Amino acid sequence: MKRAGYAESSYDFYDIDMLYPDSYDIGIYFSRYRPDVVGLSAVVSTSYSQVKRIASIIRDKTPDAWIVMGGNLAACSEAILHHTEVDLSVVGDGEVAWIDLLKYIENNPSRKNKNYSKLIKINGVAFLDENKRISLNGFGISSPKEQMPYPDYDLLGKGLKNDPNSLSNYFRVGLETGWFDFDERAKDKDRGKNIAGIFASKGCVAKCTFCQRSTKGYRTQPLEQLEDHLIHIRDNFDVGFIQILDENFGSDLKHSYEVANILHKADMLWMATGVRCTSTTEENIKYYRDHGCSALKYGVESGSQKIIDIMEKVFTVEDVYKAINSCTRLGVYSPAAVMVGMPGEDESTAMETGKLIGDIASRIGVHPDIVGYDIFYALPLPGTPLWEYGEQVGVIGKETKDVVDYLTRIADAGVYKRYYINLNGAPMSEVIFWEYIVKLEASRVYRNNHISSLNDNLKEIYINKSKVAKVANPRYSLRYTALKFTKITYFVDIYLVGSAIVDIIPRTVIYPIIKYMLYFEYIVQKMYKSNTINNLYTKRKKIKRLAKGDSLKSVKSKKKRSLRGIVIENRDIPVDSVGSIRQILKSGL
Ligand code: B12
Ligand code: SF4
Repeated sequence: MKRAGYAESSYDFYDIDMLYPDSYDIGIYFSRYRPDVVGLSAVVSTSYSQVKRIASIIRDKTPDAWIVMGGNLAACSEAILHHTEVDLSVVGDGEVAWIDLLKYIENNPSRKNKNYSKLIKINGVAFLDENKRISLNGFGISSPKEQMPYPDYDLLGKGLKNDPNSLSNYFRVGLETGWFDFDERAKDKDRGKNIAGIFASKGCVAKCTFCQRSTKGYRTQPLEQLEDHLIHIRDNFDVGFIQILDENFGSDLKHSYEVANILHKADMLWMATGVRCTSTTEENIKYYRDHGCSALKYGVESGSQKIIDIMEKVFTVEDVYKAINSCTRLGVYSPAAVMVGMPGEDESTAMETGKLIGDIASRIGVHPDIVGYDIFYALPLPGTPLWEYGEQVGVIGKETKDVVDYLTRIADAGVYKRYYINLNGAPMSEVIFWEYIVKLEASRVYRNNHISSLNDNLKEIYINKSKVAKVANPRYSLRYTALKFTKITYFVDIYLVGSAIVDIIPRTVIYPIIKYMLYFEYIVQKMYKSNTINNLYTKRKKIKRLAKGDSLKSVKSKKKRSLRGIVIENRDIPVDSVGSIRQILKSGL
């Protein structure tokens, strides 16, 4: 807004995300400030309930204010516009659309009397027309690359109202994040203690079928201001660590090297948490390490090529091995996170994922439990082929009230097992077991591999770190507080996963025993009312399984092996403009 010429006194920022005010305080703020236009940012699609609640408070306190919502949740604009107090939503990039909207509102101040022919000229703005039908003129236009900003902590500070000290909440202590434990440089006496986030690029070169794409292509951030920004946060906020928040760091090699050079020059240690394994060679990783990089987190997702193709990751399992083993060799921390539960997942594909984890641990030279890894369950978010597949198999309804129902179910949810919505069709006994197949298989593969560590130094660090963690909390990394009755899970985690005895018992004997122990627990868990708020325990529609076993292998076309291809084949042709807009929102960019 500053760039567009708006005086600072004409706008305010209220950081609800950071302050966590209750509904009463939010009401007080809006009664006092009385804005004409409010912009709500729904960056994650899991924010429906918050958007609904906050928009209704704003409507109550300032009935004439325009409420505009942007962010990934805008993929469900039709439902938002019909079922919340939001007047307009911005789909895709927002910087240009927001300024265009403000200009429109200056000339057409009444929200009750919209000038539809003017509104439709603004790209990316969704609204309900005079017949209460959704209107949208494509996705928001991206702002020019040279205008991509760095975080403005003065503005962020303004958002903290009576609590300016909580600006420190923007900066966690770097060493407490766990990302820098493997890098001796993290302990340098002169290093600032805090970590801050920066973006070095926007967008992605890929379009994975579970990932919402609402910005076109891949753009790198201009770097002229980066050094000054780093010096500013180093000197003013004691920052010595940087997290690169990109979805996809490293796809433009020249640019990424420049970023590394600047970070290094400012004496920052850094890590990037969104990297494609095809974006880095061993030489690149070495360069990054020598220029302050401590950790790179790749989107690994699966050890099964079938699932990787369904996800349309556009890489091979071999690429994953290469990238992570290079990190191991070079001492760059690269924790693995995998995802189970996509359509097409079955026990054999989950087993392949377990093998991947076991192999990675073997190359480090310590047991997978010591290496640590995350297992997520796929969550269908709007604007993805996974969501559209959910619609096609009838788990997600097509009408706005069904969408609201669904958004409420995933409100505040994460990619964790208890939130899983079964689009796969597998029986629940199998669904809950996938996580354990990965764990059991990882351990078994590790024990059967007789290969040496790629980096003894890293191996030692892992061992020492796990000793410290175990002393601090013997049940470390295991959390059982979210659900009632987790005794069997606890038993399996503590006594069976990783047990040398379990690892030598034939799979055909031990796996069914563990599977049905866990299934028994699941049935008991379902009896607790408090558990049933989680999707995993709600009643589900029976659906057919997609491509069990190897049946997709015979499909020659890569596109048709991807969930996108499958979804496109089953798509209905839209019959009217509402149908076309729904399709645009579902397909993303
Ligand atoms: C910060 C972040 C978080 C923070 C969110 C903090 C917050 N409350 O805002 C935290 C850590 C909490 C988080 C959590 C999750 N996240 Co997150 N996160 C991000 C991250 C790294 C940056 C988002 C950001 O701040 N962007 C900066 C803004 C300015 O840019 P933008 O998001 O592109 O917004 C543009 C438009 O959307 C629009 N816009 C946005 N707001 C507004 C408002 C108005 C008024 C207007 C007009 C326009 C507008 O204009 C912006 C500029 O063009 C992105 C990855 C990335 N690099 O984008 C993932 C990302 C948003 N997260 C993602 C995911 C999957 C998750 C989780 C579900 C993962 C999990 N572990 O379970 C959880 C959600 C958990 C939950 N319970 O809700 C996905 C998106 C998923 C989705 N569609 O919801 C992303 C894209 C990463 C990815 N590729 O997978 N995340
Ligand atoms: S999951 Fe990662 S690699 Fe795939 S499209 Fe999303 S950001 Fe890109």
